[in-house]
Amino acid sequence: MAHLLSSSCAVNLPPAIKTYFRPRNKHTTSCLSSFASRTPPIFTSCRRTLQEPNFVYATATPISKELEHIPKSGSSTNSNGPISKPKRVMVIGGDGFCGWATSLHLSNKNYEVAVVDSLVRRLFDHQLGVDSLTPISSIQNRIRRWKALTGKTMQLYIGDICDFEFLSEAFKSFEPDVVVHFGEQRSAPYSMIDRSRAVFTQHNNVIGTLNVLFAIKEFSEECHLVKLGTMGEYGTPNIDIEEGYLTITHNGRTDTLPYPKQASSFYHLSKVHDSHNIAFTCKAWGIRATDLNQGVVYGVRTDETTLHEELCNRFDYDGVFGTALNRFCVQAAVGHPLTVYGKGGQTRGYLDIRDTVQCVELAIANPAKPGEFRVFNQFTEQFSVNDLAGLVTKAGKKLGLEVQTISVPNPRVEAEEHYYNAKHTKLIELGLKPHLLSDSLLDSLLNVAIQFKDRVDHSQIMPNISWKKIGVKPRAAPVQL
Ligand code: NAD
Ligand code: USQ
Repeated sequence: MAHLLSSSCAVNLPPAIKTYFRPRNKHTTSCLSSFASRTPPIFTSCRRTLQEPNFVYATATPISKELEHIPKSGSSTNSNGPISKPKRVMVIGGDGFCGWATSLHLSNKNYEVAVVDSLVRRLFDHQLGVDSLTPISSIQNRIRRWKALTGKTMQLYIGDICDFEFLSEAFKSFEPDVVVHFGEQRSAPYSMIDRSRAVFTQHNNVIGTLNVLFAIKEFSEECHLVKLGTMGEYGTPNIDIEEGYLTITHNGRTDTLPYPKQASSFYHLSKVHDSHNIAFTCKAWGIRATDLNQGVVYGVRTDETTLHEELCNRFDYDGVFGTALNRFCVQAAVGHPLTVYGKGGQTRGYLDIRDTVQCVELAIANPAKPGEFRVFNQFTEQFSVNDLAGLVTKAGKKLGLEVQTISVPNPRVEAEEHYYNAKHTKLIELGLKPHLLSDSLLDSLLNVAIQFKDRVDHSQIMPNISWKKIGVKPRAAPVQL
């Protein structure tokens, strides 16, 4: 796809960040040029030209000079003597919605955190002309602000995990005990725009994860992989969904097998491929892994992100990256009818972003055994799209909003009325205390939407990516100027 793109989001280098550059030759490409050859075309006016050779390949050292001497293992003491070594957690995708909240939470809990991110998600936003409802700071400023507020440091590696050389450097430099892997293209609609985005999504996600597996094998065999999967891997079967495995008796013989997968977008399919690759390497190489099959995440605030505006998390509401409940809250706030696709009986597992961070912490604190491929279904409640529209309408009324709902012709191919009963007990058994969807949470989400309603681009609300109309040619349609 090298012909497709000649753009980059130039990474501005604050003086305090040490970076290293790699000369370009035919074998080595920079993080951004690797995206330039992999990301699909831009159709917006923000096209920029790559400036060679002075773009950032990766930041391989701590964010500021005074942090350069952070010891590899915790050597601090308290009045009772030396404290135990904090775990070193590499958060891949740590600049994203789930990853940023998780990085802060783990840092707050005294884990040593390294954020690894290519910033490609910020590039998608530029390409599609979409933006977070909430203003978000650069990752460098986020990390600096966190240090200023708490004294806690995070290391930052900017690069593409599909570039194995970059990933190897990050592994060798940080020596993680745990890798939490959020770093994927995570939008189903994005993966259904056109051929090049479908290919990008599967390449980015499957090869990125494969590289992480090889890096663990090569540099950090004991490392526990905590990988974000998705409930959408299972689809909507007409039987109960188990946590990863199903015991089947067939022709008189019984076995426990991976639960059947019926994903319904090229994105969701990339997660299925990831799960198979991880399961295989656990068996073949003895890797220890936890696949967190997460449901749809809602909310934006966590204890840490609310400490300062520069720590604020992203809040997607557009038709490509926005997810159901968050979208409905923004729609209610700006007087747009709630966009229920089709009949609205589509039922999924949902969870609060505060529970995402809690679940990841629980998975880290209770690691898988060597060779074990563990699967947890990570959600707290099930709702249909109609249920969500009803809840937002009720909560909106209390705030004096007049909320309407429309049925939009479903742009996706999915069951609109179906059985859905998914097990989700394993994280509860480990100690998860769910934040269930309450009136007060809806109230607070609606208030965030109202606070930033002037930032809403109304032209980005309606869905315009059709599962059936996906074509070979790059599509300009998703960009609305
Ligand atoms: P996001 O788009 O906000 O964040 C993903 C981050 O990963 C971005 O910062 C992006 O720049 C980075 N990234 C992508 N490809 C990369 C690469 N090759 N190298 C380095 N960094 C890369 O997404 P999110 O909502 O935070 O989702 C995080 C993970 O959780 C994804 O794997 C997603 O599939 C999973 N998940 C999300 C939800 C949800 O509702 N948001 C639900 C279930 C599962
Ligand atoms: N939907 C509407 N109206 C909208 C938006 C969505 O009716 O305005 C419907 C969709 O058709 C779908 C359901 O709501 O049936 C959920 O859609 P979504 O956009 O909220 O979430 P989805 O595309 O499934 O993807 C999100 C994340 C993805 C994650 C997944 C978890 O973007 O990264 O993997 O949730 S799960 O759904 O369990 O697979």
